[in-house]
Amino acid sequence: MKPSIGVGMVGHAFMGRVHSQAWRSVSAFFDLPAVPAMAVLCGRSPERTAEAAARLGWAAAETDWRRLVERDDVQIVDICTPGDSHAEIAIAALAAGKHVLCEKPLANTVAEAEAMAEAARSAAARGVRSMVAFNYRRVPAVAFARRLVAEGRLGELRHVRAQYLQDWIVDPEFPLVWRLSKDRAGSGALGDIGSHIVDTAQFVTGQHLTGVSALTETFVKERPLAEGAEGLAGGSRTGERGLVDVDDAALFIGRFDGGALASFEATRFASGRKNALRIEVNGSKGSLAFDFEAMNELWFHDHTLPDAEAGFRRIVVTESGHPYAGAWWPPGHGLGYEHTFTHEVKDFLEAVAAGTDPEPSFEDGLRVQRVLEAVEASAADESRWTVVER
Ligand code: 4PW
Repeated sequence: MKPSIGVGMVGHAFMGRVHSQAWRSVSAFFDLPAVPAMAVLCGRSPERTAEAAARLGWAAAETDWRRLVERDDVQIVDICTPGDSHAEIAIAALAAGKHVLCEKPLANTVAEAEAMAEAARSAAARGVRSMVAFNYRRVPAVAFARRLVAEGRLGELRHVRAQYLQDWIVDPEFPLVWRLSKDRAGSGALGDIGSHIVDTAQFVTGQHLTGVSALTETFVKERPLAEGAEGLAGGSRTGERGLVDVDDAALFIGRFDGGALASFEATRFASGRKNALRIEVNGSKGSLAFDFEAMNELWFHDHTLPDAEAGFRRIVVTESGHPYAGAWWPPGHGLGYEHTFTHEVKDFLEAVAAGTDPEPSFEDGLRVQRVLEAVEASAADESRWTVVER
């Protein structure tokens, strides 16, 4: 019998649902050193939390995260709340000796992220692990792209072109949900989806951004207020309106420490694009391109081939030799969004059992936060190149 490890999760909306799915299924598909026990789910309303716990597979429900963090049957705390509560919960959980998996972006400000990274460093010295949940690293095609770059198949990297395009708030009457409020989310498209492409680009290239120059815009400055919003859906209108104080779109160029030039675009106003996280990398020996809307595919161009034979070729990333894919279905039977979270908790559980630090660490999350801050500083003064603090 394998040992079990207790998990307590805070939050049961969109991210809580997809994390629950991951905790529920991971040990059925991966041979893990310890099996997660879904001990307790925490939310604010007793009725809704009890209902969600029963539906999502949690053994108990709590309404105070402080009690969850202190429970003896919890060894891992999984934080699926908006960014305004990440720092407080994560720091308390690490102090209580619990391993922490925290949703992205790590925090709403650099100061909070610094405090979290510091708490994670001192916890790691006591054998307590932490990780930030940038799930797109765990798309098999993205992990395979990183492998190709690391093996030198692209040669010297010259360009990185990253986009995250959505369209769920194009309608000006779409309500002012928490993702559109600075108090709760820290920023708009920049932190919510721009953070993903910064992490993905740094992960695939193995390089870090040293400076940026940015533009941001809020196209719709006022929206109806609503209650009971869930995920990217709107909830029911209260009849009042409120000001949007975050960006709807963020565009920036950047320079990587390995010499590549980069462009980034994060927007919720790309009508027709639903969840198009895209990255293209061009190197001296070849290029690769990925679009999450076709997440089982990676396009690869080998520039060392004769011109007559070269050109972008579609690799279906479902072979047993591809990262993560062998645990699932026969070749060609693709994976979906939820599998990226299963891979995330699998990697986290393995690191906890091995006593190693999982990636991306809180330090990695802090680096992303510094990029977001540099983007905001640059956008506030459009003539400015802004160095990313190290
Ligand atoms: O993390 C991101 C979210 O906050 C997601 O991957 C997509 O964009 C879906 O919802 C938002």
